[in-house]
Amino acid sequence: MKLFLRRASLAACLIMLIALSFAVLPSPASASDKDCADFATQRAAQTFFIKHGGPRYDPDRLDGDNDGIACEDNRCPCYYKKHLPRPSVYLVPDRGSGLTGFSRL
Ligand SMILES: [Ca+2]
Repeated sequence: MKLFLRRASLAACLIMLIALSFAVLPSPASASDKDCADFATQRAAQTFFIKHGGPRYDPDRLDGDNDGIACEDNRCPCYYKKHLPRPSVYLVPDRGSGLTGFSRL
């Protein structure tokens, strides 16, 4: 009987410790939650939004009206597309090296 009580007491302490850790420590989701005020511009918010699954997935609720555009009230520069811009490479004639060809800007 004593052994049973000791184990029950230990289990109760463990449960309380686990419950306390959830109550005291912030969850990872809430610690990384972003709001529109966290972004200096709408473009920054839209870029973050797209990189984190928007417009299909919006865990930070940056697109309250579900139109695919995050934080419309933030100041511009703005970016209203629903995909990230393609990285652009501009090729210009290479005149400085004496070699024929193109170089990147
Ligand atoms: Ca929106």
